[in-house]
Formats: sequence, C-alpha cells, structure tokens
Amino acid sequence: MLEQLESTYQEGLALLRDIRDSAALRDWELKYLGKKGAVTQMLRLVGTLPKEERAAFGKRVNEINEALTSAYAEREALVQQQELARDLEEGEIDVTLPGRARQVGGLHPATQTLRQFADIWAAMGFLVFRSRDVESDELNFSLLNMPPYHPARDMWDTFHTTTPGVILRTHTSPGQIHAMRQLGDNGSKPIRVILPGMVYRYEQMSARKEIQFNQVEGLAIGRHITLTDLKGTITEFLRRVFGADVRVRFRSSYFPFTEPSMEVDVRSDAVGKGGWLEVAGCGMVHPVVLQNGGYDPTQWSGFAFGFGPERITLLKHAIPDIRYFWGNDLRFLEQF
Ligand code: FA5
Repeated sequence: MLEQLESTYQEGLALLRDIRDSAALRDWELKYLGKKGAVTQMLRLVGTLPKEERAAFGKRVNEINEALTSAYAEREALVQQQELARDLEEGEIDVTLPGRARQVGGLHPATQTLRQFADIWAAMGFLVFRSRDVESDELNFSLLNMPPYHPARDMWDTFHTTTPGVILRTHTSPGQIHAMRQLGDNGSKPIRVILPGMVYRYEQMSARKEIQFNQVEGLAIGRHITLTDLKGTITEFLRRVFGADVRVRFRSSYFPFTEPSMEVDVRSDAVGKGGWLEVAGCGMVHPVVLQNGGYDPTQWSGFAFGFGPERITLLKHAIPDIRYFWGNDLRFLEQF
C-alpha cells in the first residue's frame, strides 16, 4: 500500500515537471488532486485501514498531498508566466491597444451636503450622533411630548411596521432623547450634537416632498442657553453654507417638543422670483422633553433644530425637483 502511494507520488512529480501549458496542468490537477484524483482517493482510504496501518499511511498521504499541492502551485505560476511571455512574443496580445477606462463613481449630492454640514457643525463644536432608522412609537412621539391621540401626531404621516408600536422614524427628533440619555450622564452634562440620517413619511410626493429624505437634527443643552443662541447659531450656519449675504427668515411655528418654536426660511431666486423656501424647524427644547432625557428643566435649557439637507441642496444647485435625488438616474447624479 505504501509502495503504491510512493510510486503515485513520484509519477505525479515527474509528470508535473514536463507540463508546459495550462490545459495539461488542469488535466494533471484532476488526475491527482481532483475529487476523484489518485491522492484524494488515498486520503479517503485512511479511515478504512486497520488500526496498525492507519497512522503511518495517514501521515504519509497527508505529506504527499501537501507536497503535490505546493508543487502544483509553483508549476502553475511558472506556466502562466511562460504562456504570457509566449503570447507577447507571438503578438497575440496587442499591448498598444488602449485600455478600457475605469468608471469612477462620485458622491451622491445628498451625501456631499451631509458632509459639508458635518464639517461646518464640527467647526462650531457639534459632535455627530447617529441613532436608528426604525423607532418605537414611544420615542418618535410620546417622549417628544406627543402622547397617543395627541393631534400633533398628524403632522407626521407615518409608515408602520407589522410589529405594533414599531415604525420608521418620521423625523430625527427621537435621536434627541437617545443623545440626552446616552451622553447626558443622568442630566449632569452639557451636550452639543447633530443627528443626521434618513427619515420616512407616508405622504404625497411632489417637487418639494419625498417619502424618504435626510434630516440633520441639532441639539444643544446647557445651563444658560437662550433663544438668541439658537437664532445666532442657525444664522451663522446658513452663512457658512450659502455665503455671508444669505437672507434668513424666522417664522413662529409650533412643534410639541419645542417651546417656543420657529421655522427657518432661506430666500432664493431658485424657487421662483424672490421666493422663500423652508429649510428647518427649530425651537427651545420643551421642559417635558428635557425631563424625559434625564435633565432638570429648572436648571438646564437647550435648543434643537431639524434641517432638510435635500431642500438646501435644491437651493444650492437650482434643482427643480426633489424626486431626482432617489430616482437613481445617472444623468442627474453624474452632474455632481
Ligand atoms: C420636523 O420634522 C421636526 N422634527 C423639526 C424640528 C426639530 C423642530 C427640532 C424643532 C426642533 P418638519 O416636518 O418641518 O419638522 O421637517 C423639518 C425639515 O425637513 C423641513 O424644514 C424640510 O426642510 C424637511 N422636509 C420636511 N418634509 C420633507 C419632505 N417630504 N421631503 C423633503 N424634505 C422635507
């Protein structure tokens, strides 16, 4: 038995040494190392041998298997090299043929805006804090001061899942609660974060409204934060996005989780003659929300905002329709 093994080994090595092309190499591999190859069959034999023979035979067949496998790899590299050299010499490969240009991808315009936002907010001292896209009804609404049956829930048309109480987040605001609970150390530390991410709404699509879009939420919590801090910070942010002469308008508004609340518009000719486009909602964090995040509202205050970066990208590039963003049309995407 061992003799037969040794002669298979020697024969295999000898044949391999004479191989000059990859077709013969493939045949050799099948013959020795393939599923039904000679070495493979001997490996299978090991289990059927009587105990006394098994150890010695098993050891040797494994050694031979390894030796032939590495001899094969060496030969394969050599044969490939020789074939390439032969092809070059015989002119089968035209090295003067121009190569195919590799397609270079680019960043999606929304991603570009998100990165620009993150840079600007970082320079103003805000960390990026990410939280989940799939939320509980409690975090998306109740802890933001909208208990069940609160009429303000109607402001966000919601995608529900088949699991009761689990929804796709309709805004990035539930991230405020996550951030306060994770970073606030039981309401004892100031916070400055932005919370970027995709949100989902079951609403009628239009040139300005998508059913999925990004938001960039912001949250600042401290001991003496006031409405002037909010207005100043947002105005400065918009100056850095659009340039120092941008015209910004704050309108009073209503959100259950801020009091007082405002909406922010930017003036732009891109949305009609001298039009204004709403780019964010904002306000002073409501005492109930501070409490739900673990803060004592008599000691702490804060502001929050939620920007729609796609809306801002529309303005910056005079894009006529928000539906281009997720339509996956390369003619649109390749322009950025
Ligand atoms: C909110 O979602 C609040 N969570 C914002 C907020 C955060 C207020 C923190 C106060 C404090 P609103 O539904 O207005 O608010 O959306 C915020 C921004 O997202 C809008 O100003 C707009 O820029 C963008 N946006 C809203 N709906 C759409 C839509 N369907 N498609 C694209 N962008 C949208």
